[in-house]
Amino acid sequence: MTKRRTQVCIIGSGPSGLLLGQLLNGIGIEAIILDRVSKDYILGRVRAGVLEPGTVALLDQAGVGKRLHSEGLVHDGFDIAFDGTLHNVSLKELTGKSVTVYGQTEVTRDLFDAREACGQISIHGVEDVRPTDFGGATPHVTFLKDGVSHRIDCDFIAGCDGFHGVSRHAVPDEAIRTFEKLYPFGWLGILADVPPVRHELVYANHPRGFALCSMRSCDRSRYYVQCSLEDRVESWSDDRFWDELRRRLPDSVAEAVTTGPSFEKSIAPLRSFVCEPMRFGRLFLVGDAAHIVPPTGAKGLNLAASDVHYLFEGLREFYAEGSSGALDAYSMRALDRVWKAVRFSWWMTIMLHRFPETSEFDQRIQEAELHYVMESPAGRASLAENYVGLPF
Ligand code: FAS
Ligand code: PHB
Repeated sequence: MTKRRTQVCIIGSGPSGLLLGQLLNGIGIEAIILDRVSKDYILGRVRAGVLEPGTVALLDQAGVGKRLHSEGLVHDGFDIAFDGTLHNVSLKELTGKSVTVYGQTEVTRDLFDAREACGQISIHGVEDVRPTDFGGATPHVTFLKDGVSHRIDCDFIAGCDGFHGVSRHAVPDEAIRTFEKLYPFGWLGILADVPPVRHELVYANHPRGFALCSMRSCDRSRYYVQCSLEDRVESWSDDRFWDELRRRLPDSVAEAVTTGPSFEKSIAPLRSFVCEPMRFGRLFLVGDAAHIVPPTGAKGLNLAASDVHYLFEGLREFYAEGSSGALDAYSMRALDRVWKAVRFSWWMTIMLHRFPETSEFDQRIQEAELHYVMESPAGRASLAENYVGLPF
């Protein structure tokens, strides 16, 4: 078994792990990142699309904002469509803030490029990763690489390994509580190199189901339709997708949709999940390793960013001042923002989707919610302040 030491061992090379590694590197704290898959595999995943201004600021702090500011699309609002009509939510007017559309794939690419430029150590293709003794005196991580066993001794372990990672599962059952809600539908999403139907996003509530018109650039569109959990990608031809999408949009929008061949098509289930706490001795859970939200509120990636912010502040204080106050507060601070975003994502999801078993009463309540939010300045303001992201 080979042995080495570092200050922070980061498990996971997604946005959480890479952003934490980049921020730590910026203040001279060494971190080694482990991932079970290759960099290309990670860059091949299509996920989030909307960045809150707080996330943009953190990426700037990490020194990876250049391409984001030149290629990202700044959006001052978005539309909600129901009853055949578009209702604009002006984020800029309601909050003074905007969001930026810039795909998670590009965020991850920028972080990979910055890490490689700094010569930081990342080890991909690892197996059997085990966070160990994080409650004791010798926190370390063991893993296999090409059949050889390795051990990394460290001061801290950052579990940035996503919902299906090992870090959360390394915690004894009696030390952790989990909360979960599964939704009775999924999102079928496509990517196509066609111009977006509108400059800003359109979230549609339609009797046939939810639809979302998004984009990655001025010539690459990202669309979603709500689908059943029994649906399979193979049963959705491009023609079927485009027809269904247009049926769920107001006529003026449907007529403007540019169709074309999709080059990515996938179905994602929707769930809400939170684990408490998020810190176990020298192990800190970050991002999807600790929580999952339905993508309706565009919060997943942005919550990962605020977790990273809180953990980075704690590690900076520990190494600079020898104090662990901010580290001790990590779980409480992160979970306070997580639960508020989980609530918002749940609320957006129940307001915009059609639930298969809904009662007529619940359907009327959903319609009343939509009308109230769109007609009430207070309702719009609440929607807007949550969408741009509550303060870190
Ligand atoms: P990630 O899951 O991105 O990264 C975890 C990393 O850990 C992966 O690279 C994985 O290979 C690695 N790993 C796992 N187990 C390991 C092990 N045992 N050893 C070593 N490495 C291991 N969010 C939005 O805001 N909007 C969206 O539209 C949206 N769409 C999504 C669609 C899908 C299908 C999914 C799954 C998520 C979506 N999300 C969306 C949420 C998503 O963007 C996450 O919030 C974001 O990827 C979180 O980043 P990480 O916490 O880094 O976790
Ligand atoms: C996306 O562009 O992938 C996207 C945008 C907003 C959401 C979810 C997904 O709420």
